[in-house]
Amino acid sequence: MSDKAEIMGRLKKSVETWDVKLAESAAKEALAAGIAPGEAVEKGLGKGMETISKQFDDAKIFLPQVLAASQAMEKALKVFEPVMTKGASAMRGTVVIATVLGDIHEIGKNVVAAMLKGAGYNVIDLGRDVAPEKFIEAAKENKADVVGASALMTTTVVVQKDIVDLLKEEKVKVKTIFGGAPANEEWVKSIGGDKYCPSGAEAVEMVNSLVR
Ligand code: B12
Repeated sequence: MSDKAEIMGRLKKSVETWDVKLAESAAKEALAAGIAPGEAVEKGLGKGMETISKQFDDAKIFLPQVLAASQAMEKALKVFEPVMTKGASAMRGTVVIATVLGDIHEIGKNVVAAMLKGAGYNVIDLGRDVAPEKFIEAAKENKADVVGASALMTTTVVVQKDIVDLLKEEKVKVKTIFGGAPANEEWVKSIGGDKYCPSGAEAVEMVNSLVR
């Protein structure tokens, strides 16, 4: 059996080299080796995406390569998802989650959704490019405990504020949690949100604290 560090290395490399086949096989290897999917995502695939982000920032690679890297990551996530979401028994609460209007980045949101499902939450995933009104509608309809919104761009992070404002306007009593690269604790505080979450690793514990 392969060593854990080697498998993590292969997961990272699969994203860095946008190798969809390697992503799938390394993900299967990780499961066979008993590596927790959350750890494989954060410390394997996620590290690969960090390299991609850096290379993109430095103009060493361009959008097609970022897209290809995303496809590798998504392939591996498909392998992990059934395991991450299995065992959802006693429902701990309902979370409405989506990526905000104007923003199509969904990998991070998908990771968080899978982790929450795995932790026993009823997750209503509205997808990406979702208007504030849709978040509010879904929160009301499903009597959600928490609304979570992801925004990956400085141009779309402002929509997180629109969500808080609309929830207040419509008097929907629900906790809010926000994430994505341009968000931070200060921002979430300034818009009147409840929690800022920097990574999937912390998402479950943070949502637990909100529904407690
Ligand atoms: C992959 C990627 C893409 C992929 C997305 C594929 C997909 N299916 O999602 C593709 C190639 C499609 C893409 C497109 C674009 N992208 Co892009 N992309 C990225 C990149 C490199 C990585 C994002 C990612 O998936 N990371 C991996 C995941 C696992 O991490 P994450 O998203 O941060 O999520 C974690 C945490 O943040 C947290 N979290 C996130 N959301 C939430 C929500 C909740 C509720 C909680 C609890 C936690 C949480 O938990 C997650 C799991 O750990 C980023 C760089 C970066 N630094 O983020 C640029 C980046 C976000 N993109 C950028 C841009 C500009 C674009 C485009 C506009 C490019 C273009 N010219 O067309 C388009 C977007 C069009 C649109 N309208 O949305 C810029 C944004 C700049 C800005 N204005 O702020 C970035 C920062 C790159 C850069 N440095 O310029 N992109």
